[in-house]
Amino acid sequence: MTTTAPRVSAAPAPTISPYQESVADYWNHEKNPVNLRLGEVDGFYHHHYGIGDADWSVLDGPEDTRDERIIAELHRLECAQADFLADHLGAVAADDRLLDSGCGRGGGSLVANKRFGCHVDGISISKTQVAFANEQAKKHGVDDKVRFRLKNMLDTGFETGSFRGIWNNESTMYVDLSLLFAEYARLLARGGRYVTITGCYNDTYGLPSREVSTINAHYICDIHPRSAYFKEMANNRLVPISVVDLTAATIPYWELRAKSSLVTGIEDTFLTAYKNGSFQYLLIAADRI
Ligand code: GPP
Ligand code: MG
Repeated sequence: MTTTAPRVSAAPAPTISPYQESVADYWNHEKNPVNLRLGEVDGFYHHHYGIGDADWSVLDGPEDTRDERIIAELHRLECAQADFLADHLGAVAADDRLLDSGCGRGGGSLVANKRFGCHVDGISISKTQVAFANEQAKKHGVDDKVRFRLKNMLDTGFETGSFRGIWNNESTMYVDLSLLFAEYARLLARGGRYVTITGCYNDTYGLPSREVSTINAHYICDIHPRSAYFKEMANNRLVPISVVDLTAATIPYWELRAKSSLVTGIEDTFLTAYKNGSFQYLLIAADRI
């Protein structure tokens, strides 16, 4: 008697891909002081970089408190970035619902809730990050409105049209943009706002530079070209309303970070990539039509 192998199509699709499993594994084990010690400053734990002019005087003064001063300054620049993103979410009411897609340890969700008093759902494929973020929401006393869940941003399972706004803060480089924006076109209410801050490679440079490839290898990500954002937004009912090149504004953050004791080893690569024109740091905000 012969047996036939089950049809491939009969196998249930995995909730997350093997690639996403490897990314989740990175974040489940990540404990970089540059993220944890900055978060400890005020309980807002971010997983993105900073913008704005740095106060270089933090490098001067007593040696024994130098680290503390640099940490506070790097955190201030990261908080300025989170605020800048929130500035582009538009008018959000207290009963509106926002989605923090790729929420990390939850800092951005807390920023949005503090500003608007709104509901925020944060999602991540890292169970460690989700647990950490829910703990933070409790500590901040906002767990009635801010909730974190283990979910794939490409297939969230949330109800159609249920969000007033969605953002990705440096997390789009982990997913295929055509799949991502199709899901957002479904999730956003008509007139809803999408915002991303992202690192993208510069189409005018050509293909990814050595530095962009090094950044990809460092974080296990796949940095998209700038053009892909606009192409996939246009394909998915997302019409850009603001595009801000933050490349020059993020360089001081990296220069200060490179001088700190918290270096992870990727600092000079970012600086070279930004300075040689192969890589750009952008905010893009779009309306769902
Ligand atoms: C920062 O997270 C963002 C990413 C890892 C995604 C890659 C971003 C690009 C702009 C290419 P983090 O705050 O956890 O990183 P780090 O540990 O280096 O501070
Ligand atoms: Mg960081």
